[in-house]
Amino acid sequence: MAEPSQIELDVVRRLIGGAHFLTVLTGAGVSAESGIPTFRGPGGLWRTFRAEDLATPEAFLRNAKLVWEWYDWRRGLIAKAEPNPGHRAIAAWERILPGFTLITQNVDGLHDRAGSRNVLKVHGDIWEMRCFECGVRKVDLRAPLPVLPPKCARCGGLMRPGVVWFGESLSEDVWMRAEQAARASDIFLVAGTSAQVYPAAGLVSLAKHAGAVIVEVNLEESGVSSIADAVLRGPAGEILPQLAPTNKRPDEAARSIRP
Ligand code: BV8
Ligand code: ZN
Repeated sequence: MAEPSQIELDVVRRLIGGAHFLTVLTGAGVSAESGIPTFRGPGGLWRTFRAEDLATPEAFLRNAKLVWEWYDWRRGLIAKAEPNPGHRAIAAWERILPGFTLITQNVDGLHDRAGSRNVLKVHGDIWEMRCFECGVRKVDLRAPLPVLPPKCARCGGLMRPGVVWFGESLSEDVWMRAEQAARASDIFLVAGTSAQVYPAAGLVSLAKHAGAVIVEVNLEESGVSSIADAVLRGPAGEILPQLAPTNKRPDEAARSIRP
């Protein structure tokens, strides 16, 4: 896998530095360098488990304890993990750029811990849980949880993880804001996702049809590489920090490439 050239990085850096509205969509690959296994990669989460067995309401009703053991194990991994330079580069863009939206498929909360303020979590949040019976919601950061499956303090009902499972619809409000951002962006950067899961993956073509330039950062080919205008092959934790707008003038930036 050839790492991106300085020219490619500089072109994308300028695109981002000049963006009126940058939207970033991230997937599990952005957390991989924090030590969190991805879903479909080698050694990925779905390798050892089948999504159908665990990330569906039916699976939960069939065996809530097994599903919670999987989520408790993941929460334990995430609790020991730190945000990586890729998360931090994205958080810096939110502070620097005039228009910015971060949409993530990740449920790990590492973007928030890296300093991102407004994170559209289209698949929910592994640190949230809600009661299957009365709907009460809470954030519970304990890892491991003392009792599995956790019970509702209010009604004694079964608590479920605050994530969106397969076959479940996304939160309307979050989804509407994600679509709006995709439509409004002039640059849409998609990083660390295989783009297999819908409707999230559909945001890329939505942005493309609305006129955005699509930039992809991924270790390998994904479901959206064919519609990307620029593909930067490599680890997000190394590439994203290199895309931070430099305070160099374009001619200085050019000299740094061709001294
Ligand atoms: C919906 C939360 C409809 C839980 C997740 C049949 C029945 C039912 C539904 C469907 C069906 N067929 C299709 C569907 C739709 C389904 C779907 O898309 N299925 C896919 C598998 C075909 N979607 C849904 O069910 C969605 N809901 O459609 O509702 C509806 C409508 C109205 C009313 C009712 C219902 C809900 C989908 C949400 C599922 N929840 N997660 C949890 O996390 O436990 S999905 C799960 O996959 C995660 O959220 C994850 O984020 C997401 C996507 O995976 P990726 O993030 O892309 O991760 P992956 O491992 O795949 O790829 C990693 C990438 O990173 C790779 O490309 C790799 O190369 C790269 N990488 C690795 N390391 C690095 C790197 N890149 C850069 N740097 C590195 N270091
Ligand atoms: Zn309850």
